[in-house]
Amino acid sequence: MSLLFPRLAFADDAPAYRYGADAEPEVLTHRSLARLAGGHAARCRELGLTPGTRVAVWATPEPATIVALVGHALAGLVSVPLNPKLGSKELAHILEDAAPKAVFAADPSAFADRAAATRIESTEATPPERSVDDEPLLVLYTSGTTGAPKGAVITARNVAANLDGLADRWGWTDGDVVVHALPLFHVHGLVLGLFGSLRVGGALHHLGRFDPEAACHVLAADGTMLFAVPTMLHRLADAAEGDVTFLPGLRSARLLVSGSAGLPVREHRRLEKLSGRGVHERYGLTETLINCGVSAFGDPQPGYVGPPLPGVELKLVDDERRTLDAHDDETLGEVAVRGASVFAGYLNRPEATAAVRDDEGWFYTGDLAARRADGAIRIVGRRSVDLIKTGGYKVGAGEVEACLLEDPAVAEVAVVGEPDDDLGQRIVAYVVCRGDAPDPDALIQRVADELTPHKRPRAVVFVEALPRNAMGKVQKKRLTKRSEG
Ligand code: MCA
Ligand code: AMP
Repeated sequence: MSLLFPRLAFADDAPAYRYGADAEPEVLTHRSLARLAGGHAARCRELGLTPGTRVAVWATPEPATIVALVGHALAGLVSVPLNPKLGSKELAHILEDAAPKAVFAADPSAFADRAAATRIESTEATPPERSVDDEPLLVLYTSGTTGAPKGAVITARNVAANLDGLADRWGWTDGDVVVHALPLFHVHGLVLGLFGSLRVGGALHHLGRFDPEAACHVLAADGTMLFAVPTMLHRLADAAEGDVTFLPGLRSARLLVSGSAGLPVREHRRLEKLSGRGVHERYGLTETLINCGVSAFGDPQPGYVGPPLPGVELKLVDDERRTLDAHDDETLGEVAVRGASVFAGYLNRPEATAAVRDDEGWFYTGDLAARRADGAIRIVGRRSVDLIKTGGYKVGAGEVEACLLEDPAVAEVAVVGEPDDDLGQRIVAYVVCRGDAPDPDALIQRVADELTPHKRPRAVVFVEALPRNAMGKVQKKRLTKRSEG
């Protein structure tokens, strides 16, 4: 059976992970990463953590975190990466739902007020070997339209199959150095950026935090691919326009990749001018990993996310989930996918899993798209207005509404995503007050503190009443129109 990360078994001194944007980044070679991950795996065994056990990791991007994530993967432990900025309520929910047997952190003192954590130590040992099997590798928390986030269980085979499809589509090899500044608690930064680089035997350079200048600097030095969400590319274009110092980096990268949300055609055009080659989009979900991608062997396709990856079956369906056989770039249907990358299900939630995946293995994404004659997919929106994508993060309107309703001054609330040039969508809360209006900043801070800062509304609008239809259902589309004006 093949290995999940083959190069770690034949470890050499080429870089596997570089961290930081300054002149001397911290480096883990394939050999040092393999040995330190082996040491962490041995320590987990000593702590009585047996294969299949869930363990949480505060997912800061420093090298110790990488050691723990890779150590768990090799030892058969299931990592539950935690957003380091998680607020009190959302953290309590994840810890209760995933019930990890241990929580690891590069610096436990940074999280001491929120959850007792064990320090990730630097001890070396021969690493175990992990095959591409059907056992869980990760539990990644993702938002739905209502309720608290659900844990998506992702297996080693899901990850390997998906990464092999991407490597094929992008010509991704051990000569590549991926540059990114993405969080390590979602698919984009963790599965693609880190595990992808390790699976092909290449390297990941994590910048620590996104900075257009640092990104271009590393690309000019030896980075070959940039992975980014549209917000980052928008900020990169803003910084680079009129400043030639950005051009060497933008022009030397062999592939600029955008994903996690749609990149507007306007941004495609700006980046094409700046980089000379443009941006290749790919499209996916936490539950399915990446479904479609534009080939690196051809030109970018502004507005399209490309055809399905090798190994991914894709169909468009109508509201009754009947197949639509259209290839006219016009007929809209919901995207459904099937294949080895589709997750094992939501942790502890068989009904939620059954609602999105049918008996034949088709996963219904909730995304609406059209298909061109050559199979390229154009994503046009989502079925539900209650799923918001802001800065590439998925946020359920329901979880923000439930949080705001806990304020005694809030009688009713409707949370919507409104168009935003930088974030794609900006979260706005429409609030009907009970008595005097509360301080809007306090409402915003409640969400940042209890859920996570990226779920906070960027604006609070007080209204007399929420628009409702004859059945009493809130009509969110009418709210958005009101604020646009
Ligand atoms: C702001 N901050 C606060 C508050 N306000 N902290 C506490 N309380 C507050 N009230 C902090 C923030 O945490 C942040 O810290 C900083 O101040 C700036 O905040 P903000 O403006 O919200 O952040 P931003 O600069 O706008 O972030 C933009 C971003 C970010 C960097 C593009 O949105 C991002 O990293 N997005 C990536 C999302 C992603 O990876 N999605 C993949 C999902 P600090 O700066 O220290 O953080 S996987 C997926 O979608 C599928 C599979 C796919 O296709 O990939
Ligand atoms: P998440 O649950 O955070 O993994 O987000 C998945 C969602 O991100 C998908 O259902 C899409 O709505 C959106 N998405 C990801 N990539 C793209 C893309 N290239 N274009 C449009 N939407 C995208």
